[in-house]
Amino acid sequence: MTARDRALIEEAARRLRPLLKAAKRIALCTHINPDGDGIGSEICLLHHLVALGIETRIINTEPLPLRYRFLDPEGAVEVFDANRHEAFLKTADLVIMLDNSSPARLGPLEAAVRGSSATTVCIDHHNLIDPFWKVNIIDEEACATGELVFQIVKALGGAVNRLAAQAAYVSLVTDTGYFRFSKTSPRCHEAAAEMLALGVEPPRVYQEVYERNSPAQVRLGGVAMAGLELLEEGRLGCITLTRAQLAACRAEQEDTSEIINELLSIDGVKAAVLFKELDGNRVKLSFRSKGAIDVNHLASGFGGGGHKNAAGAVIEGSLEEVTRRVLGPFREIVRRPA
Ligand SMILES: [Mn+2]
Repeated sequence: MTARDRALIEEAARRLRPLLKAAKRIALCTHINPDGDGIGSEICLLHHLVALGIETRIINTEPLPLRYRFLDPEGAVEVFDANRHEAFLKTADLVIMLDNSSPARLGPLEAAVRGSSATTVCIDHHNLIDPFWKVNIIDEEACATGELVFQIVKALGGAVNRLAAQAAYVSLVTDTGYFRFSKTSPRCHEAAAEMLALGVEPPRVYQEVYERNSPAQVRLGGVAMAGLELLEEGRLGCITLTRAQLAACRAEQEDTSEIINELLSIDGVKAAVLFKELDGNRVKLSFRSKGAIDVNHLASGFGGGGHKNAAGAVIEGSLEEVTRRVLGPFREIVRRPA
């Protein structure tokens, strides 16, 4: 870590220390549709807070996806239920939000968190700061929120055990696409090296996280690729998935993020978009890009967001209409020389 990174972590620890010292009950949460980074961050931090003797609950909006269940052998992650969790959230001393700063992305948890008297803390690596959180610990240069959590726990003097390191490692590998996206940095690899020294086994993690595709998911990948279109002289890859195709593959609930990532493996492709038809006349847009092409900006224009090279949005309209609306501006930015 550079002096700048070190200072940021120390400052985070300095702000958190008195809050943790005074806290008896803490709720941890992440965004809706929790991903490897949100979940890994929660579990890494949970181990530390439990070791401090603090009653800590992870309250998410959805159950853990199958691929992340190995991180939680004792079933600590709870799914939000107003009857079971409102009282805890209301009276918790701290609510710590991980990997997201937007209260709206708390989904069904939002009202309960807004109604809490807890001190609210946000730890994140997206470049947004929401005034809702009393304490904001944001480092855009971190490759994953889990990287921040791992460093903060160490700066707090916590002993990171194998399970906590494994959870943070999952944050790293899922948010960097196994150390290949642009935020993969020396400090990210340094953190990974430390995690391995703490007992994390990369082959085990890879199998758990990436070799749990369902047949439906792999079949859907085939259907998607068969319909691939290349625009802008092969610079822009474009895939559309209709509800009928999803149903035919029995893949309505399947994650499609790997399908779009694969488009970037085509020689010459600089950017990609996946249009996925949802129910209720809505379409999910997923954007990917390489280098200077900023899809975050594009996604923001459609009410979504993400990172410079990976972003998304959900918008209303028919597949045809949405495709037209989105491809115009997308082709424009792909055409413009970087
Ligand atoms: Mn993240």
